[in-house]
Amino acid sequence: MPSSTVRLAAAQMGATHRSDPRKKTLERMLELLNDAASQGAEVVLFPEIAFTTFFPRYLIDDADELASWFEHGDVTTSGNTAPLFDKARQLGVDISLGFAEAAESGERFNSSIYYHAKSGNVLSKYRKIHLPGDFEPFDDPEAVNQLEKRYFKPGDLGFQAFRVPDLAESSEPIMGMMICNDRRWTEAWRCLGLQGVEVVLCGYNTPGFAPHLFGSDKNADPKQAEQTALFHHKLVMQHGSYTNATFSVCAARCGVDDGKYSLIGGSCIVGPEGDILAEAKTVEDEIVIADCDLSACRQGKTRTFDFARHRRVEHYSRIVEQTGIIEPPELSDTTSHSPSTNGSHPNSNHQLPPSPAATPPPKPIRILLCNPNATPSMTASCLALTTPTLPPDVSLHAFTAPPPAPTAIESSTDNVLSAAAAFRALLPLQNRENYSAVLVACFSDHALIRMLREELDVPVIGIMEASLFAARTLGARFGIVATSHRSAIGHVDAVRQYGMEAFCAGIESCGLGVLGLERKPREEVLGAMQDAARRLVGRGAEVVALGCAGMSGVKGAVEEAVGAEVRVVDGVVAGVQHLVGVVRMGGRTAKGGLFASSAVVRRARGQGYI
Ligand code: CDT
Repeated sequence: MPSSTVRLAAAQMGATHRSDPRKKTLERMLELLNDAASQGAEVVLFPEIAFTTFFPRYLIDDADELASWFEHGDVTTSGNTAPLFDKARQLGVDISLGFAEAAESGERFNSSIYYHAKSGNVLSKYRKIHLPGDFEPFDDPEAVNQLEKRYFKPGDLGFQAFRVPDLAESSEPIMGMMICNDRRWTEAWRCLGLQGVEVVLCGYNTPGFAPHLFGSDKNADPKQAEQTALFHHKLVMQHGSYTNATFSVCAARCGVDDGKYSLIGGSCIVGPEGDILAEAKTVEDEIVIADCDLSACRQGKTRTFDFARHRRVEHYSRIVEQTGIIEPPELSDTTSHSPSTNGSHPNSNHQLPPSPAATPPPKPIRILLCNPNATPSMTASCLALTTPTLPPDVSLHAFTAPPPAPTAIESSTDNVLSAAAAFRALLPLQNRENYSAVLVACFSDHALIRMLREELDVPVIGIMEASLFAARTLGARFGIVATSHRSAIGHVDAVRQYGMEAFCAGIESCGLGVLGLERKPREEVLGAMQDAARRLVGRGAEVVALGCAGMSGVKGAVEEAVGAEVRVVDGVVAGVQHLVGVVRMGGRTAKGGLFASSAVVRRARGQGYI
């Protein structure tokens, strides 16, 4: 019977100091690879940022010095790193490792790759998604910093599983990578689990004692703190492996760097039942190795964690729509105001000091971002671009119109069909969730806006109207970059409808359809947008409104094209901020006129409503 067993190894690396020459570190890696190969390893995992010390702990202002910590060009062939890949090919042993990547685009990532020795190909690249720590260092000079948010962009390649040839005889194992902090996020494991992953590879640099970073007790015993860090590390590796029925291999950069920065060891190989199969005994260079029979993943994948049978995704929407915590509403205003119950109610986590003068925390504002077309990727990108602009008490929740809504709104027919589909799904949702306000993310005088204003009393606005308010606030004349020629004509009518005609310097189409913005090469989209924006400025626009929810991501490029004197307005951000202001004012939709509910009259006519 063909074997499904693969011999996997973690190459743990001990202290690597700031002053260590790269050559010395590379030689250690070569020695580890030789050692693993001599023990029959088929795959060897090296740690996160393996070629140097963990430089994100230092504040590095000098651009040349910073550049020297990164790998430039093809890591498999460039002088500093090629010998490791040459050795892997010579030994026929696959390697996976982490490194600081200076991409050709000029962007910098904390990355890892899987290198297939027999073909000499990089089978997969991963860029770290969860960047821990801070942008600015702590004020306390004794604190251990982790400035990953300063030096790296969050990864843009997702959690992509991949198949590896030439390993187990009976199959091509499915592997996936994550890097250090990612292992603490259940979401990262599940994304790989949902692709049937059988081996998760994860390199890490985890401080043993860093109370500022972890928010823990600064007076704690460093040895005890290290034990806790080790416990959390194993906890997440074992939990992630078990709940996704996968093997995992993790490799530490550990020991004491520069004589003062301790990093935990604990490199290990975990089985799909969550059991540790092999584990490092030191905090030095060491190979951890185990035979992993991939067929052992079947038990979990087909029974307890048979995702297809047991997962209930209809109840998981919070996981992708919400980033921060939204607590349930306080049971009553009186209890939340009462100093004696502050922070002590079972439903409350607020730890306010018990002062009679304390003002109650503001009620969280929950805004529904409604995309009336049926393209979820567009909703997701609006959500991702807008979430970082939110005040702490505001959360944004995404809704995408269900089919038969059209996938783009480019005509009156699309407008009406999308409004009907979205409206039917939205009313029960709003009944359940009671959002504070609704933003309709279609740049038009969309029918859904008026429909919702009729049936809801929370504030509702569309991104076009919100853009025009913002544009009029910021300049005397505005212009709009439209998608297609037809949309541009529609915008002329809508601007008139909104009473803003006198302030409009012009509307220019960028010649791309709504889906073209998503699907055409980025360069082409940016170029077309920039040209249209420049034409508007030529026609006297002081503010340029981006005329489609799908344009949110190009704001920076348009700003670059129009120069520092011209403002660019993204309707989704403008709409959210506008609604936040109106909600804070206690604003409700007026019901005495056009926006009175039409449901009552319909019922009087004996007609079912929707
Ligand atoms: N390298 C890395 O991601 N380290 C982090 C440090 C803790 S951040 C609170 C980790 O998760 O281990």
